[in-house]
Amino acid sequence: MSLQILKQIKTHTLGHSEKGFSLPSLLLGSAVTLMMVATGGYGVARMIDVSTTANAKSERRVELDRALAFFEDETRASQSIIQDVSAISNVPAEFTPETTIGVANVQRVLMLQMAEATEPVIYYLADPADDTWKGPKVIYRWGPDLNDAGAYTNAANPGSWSHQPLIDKIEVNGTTPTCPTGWNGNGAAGFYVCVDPTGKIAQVQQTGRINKVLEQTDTYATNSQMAVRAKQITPVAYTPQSGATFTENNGTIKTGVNSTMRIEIVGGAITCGAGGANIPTRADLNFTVGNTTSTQTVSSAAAVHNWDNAPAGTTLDITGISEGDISSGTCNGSYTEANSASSSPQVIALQNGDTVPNYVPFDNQTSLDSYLDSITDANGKVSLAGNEVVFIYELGETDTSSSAFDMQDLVVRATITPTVN
Ligand SMILES: [Ca+2]
Repeated sequence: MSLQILKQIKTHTLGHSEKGFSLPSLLLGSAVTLMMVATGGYGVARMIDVSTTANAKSERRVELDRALAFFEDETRASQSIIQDVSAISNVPAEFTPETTIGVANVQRVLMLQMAEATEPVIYYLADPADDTWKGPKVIYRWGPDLNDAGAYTNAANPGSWSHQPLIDKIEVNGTTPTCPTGWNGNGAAGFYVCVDPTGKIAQVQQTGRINKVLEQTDTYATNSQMAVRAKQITPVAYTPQSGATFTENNGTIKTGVNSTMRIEIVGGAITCGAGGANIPTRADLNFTVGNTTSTQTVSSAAAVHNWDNAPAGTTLDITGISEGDISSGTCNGSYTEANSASSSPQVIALQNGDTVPNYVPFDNQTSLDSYLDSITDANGKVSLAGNEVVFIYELGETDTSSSAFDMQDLVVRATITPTVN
């Protein structure tokens, strides 16, 4: 189990504590303020405000992203996510933040059942316990302590678990996100979690407050999808025969000996905008022997292409294509493609041990995690035989920061088996 990030909570909590100012800096500060007021310096103050806000925003982004990574790490290692955290029967008797650390207005948001713990780990919102942490709200974690190796030290003894602030300055205003149909939502505008009906996937939204000089406040929001991965994957046995070689480099597969090649479309989801028509996709398989390239096409999920007698030295790269030849709408006639051998960010080749990248699927489509569920281990890494490669494609959006850029428009698995005797 990897809980490296959790170790940070022992020594470093996200957010800011108030630090005192020295007398010289206070004097300097008041002199600057006086000067600004004396010269009617609204423009100067405005410039300082813009600069301060930009710095605060980038700082907030780092803090909120680290908090998300923290939730993700512990969620991945959990057995399940409790769906209805407001149900009284789910609350452990040992969970008493009001009396233990003196916080008020406790609201449970995310509860994780761990395999090694008798009670669930609880992430909750509360008012700051003291002046060290800033409001409006603070996200706290109640759970087992961790040793330097990132392992729980007191998992079986919830009476000894700690309450620790994870991040402060969490917003209270705003609307809560809408969960997908059938999911359970818990929390408030600043920290909200949707849990799927199986208790295996959570969507997390955090909104942090940014305090500004001139105007009152601004906010910065982050969201992520995380999946439970506490499961055992049985690696597929593959022992290359003597002399059998197989490589994947920069998206191109190359065989050293005669081989069979099996290429399967695992799945994919792409529509013309939210709620729009499904856009068909296909994979063009470019086999090159010597100077000659031949292209074979596979389309639709579970479709398989076999080439049983690929000669030694054959290379294979795969182009994912979305075919916008649907009957009508803005996507009609729009084609997008990404070739595995190119440097495009729209295609990634995954081999054994690679980490599955984290993308929230567009418009509640099936997630990349779900497509790769059967081959993803508890640490979020793919478990593949040494002769396998999985290619994932984004075939609708080129802007990597767009919510539509979800890298699961097409998922292709290639298995290359040498046939030497
Ligand atoms: Ca998609």
